[in-house]
Amino acid sequence: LSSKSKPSADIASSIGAILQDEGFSEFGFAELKQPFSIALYEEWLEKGFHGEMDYLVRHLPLKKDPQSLLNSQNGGKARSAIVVTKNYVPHPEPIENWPILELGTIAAYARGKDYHHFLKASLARVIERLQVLLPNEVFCAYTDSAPVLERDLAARAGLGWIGKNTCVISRQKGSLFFLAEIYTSLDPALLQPPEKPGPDHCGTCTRCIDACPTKALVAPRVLDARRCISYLTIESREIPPEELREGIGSCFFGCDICQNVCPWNKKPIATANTNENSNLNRDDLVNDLQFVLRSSGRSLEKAFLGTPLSRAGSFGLKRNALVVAANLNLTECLPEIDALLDHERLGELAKWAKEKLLRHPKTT
Ligand code: B12
Ligand code: SF4
Ligand code: SF4
Repeated sequence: LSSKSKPSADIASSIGAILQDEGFSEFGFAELKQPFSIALYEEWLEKGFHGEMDYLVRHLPLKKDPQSLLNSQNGGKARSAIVVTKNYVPHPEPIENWPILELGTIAAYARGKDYHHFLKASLARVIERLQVLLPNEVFCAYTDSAPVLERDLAARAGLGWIGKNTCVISRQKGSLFFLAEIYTSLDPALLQPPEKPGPDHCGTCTRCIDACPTKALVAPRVLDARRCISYLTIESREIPPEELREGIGSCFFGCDICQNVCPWNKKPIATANTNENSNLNRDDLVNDLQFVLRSSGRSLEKAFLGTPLSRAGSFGLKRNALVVAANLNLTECLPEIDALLDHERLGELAKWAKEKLLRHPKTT
């Protein structure tokens, strides 16, 4: 049956059944229009809050005019989006027997296989089935890296509100989930999307803003990425400014602090029974950081292949290890730090780490 000969409620529920069957229990539909918050996005870029992430500037025209994205790629005109969430606590594709992922110093989303691969693969299966159901329509899946303002789109699709920590939060699921979407030529009237985003449930709470160790949440719903630990440990290709290094604390890759303190995540974290707040095992941590500090680029690439950690590259991982070793007083790492003192790009940070370790004697 073509979309024209099927009643809209049928189409929406048939799509829903396919999504559920492929493991997407939370989804919503949205009309593709200029995002509600595009002016906020432009203001954010003008203030330079994106730091080195120049691709966010290049994405502006396509984010502003979402219908043109599919058009620019395969000639189909997108009018609607099917937006899905995928919880990452517990991680849907964990990696067994990988000690570095047990440490609590790695953001929850990264403690498993790279979601860009497995989410796209699941959505490709969804699209195959949608294409059989609706052969005259066009579908294309995206997650994270495409020029899509995903949080705005998710709010538009009724999946949650934008919290003061800038994350999309659902009353039932909290915020510890990925977002992904299928752009489609389907007429939005057939999907009956909500008319406006749902209500905000942050109220007078400011826990996320107060808990951020580097004061990156400069106002409710405004994040200066240049101060955010997630940016400093994943996206940035630079050495973090000295005044932010201590705030990075034990975060080796990414940061969940503003989400872990959020009352809306209390239940999902408790239900998943994760080791979110467990104490770090010092010996394991020392071993892992020593491994990162002394390994060649090629060995690190091999060790983290297929995981989000590969995004930081050998330079980024060693940089992060230096900061964490210094912040946690891991004097056992001094020989590896010494070996990096003459490194062209890491030398200054290695010197800082060494001086900090020698100032603070080992405490445990
Ligand atoms: C760049 C980027 C980052 C940057 C900047 C983040 C930021 N807050 O701006 C850095 C590297 C810091 C980062 C960190 C993280 N990220 Co990130 N990131 C992105 C990316 C690629 C683009 C986001 C962007 O354009 N930022 C610029 C700001 C201005 O836009 P925005 O965050 O979308 O915010 C908009 C809304 O908040 C909106 N808004 C504000 N008020 C209101 C009110 C209403 C009513 C509406 C509708 C909208 C609205 O205005 C903003 C501008 O449009 C998206 C994927 C994508 N394609 O969208 C993932 C994405 C946002 N990241 C994600 C995740 C998981 C993370 C981390 C948790 C990873 C980690 N553990 O380290 C942290 C969380 C840090 C945080 N508090 O945001 C998820 C978020 C899922 C969710 N539940 O919200 C996304 C969607 C990736 C995905 N596909 O799953 N990220
Ligand atoms: S992710 Fe960490 S550093 Fe970034 S805003 Fe949240 S608490 Fe602050
Ligand atoms: S911690 Fe409080 S203010 Fe921050 S996102 Fe959660 S509910 Fe909103």
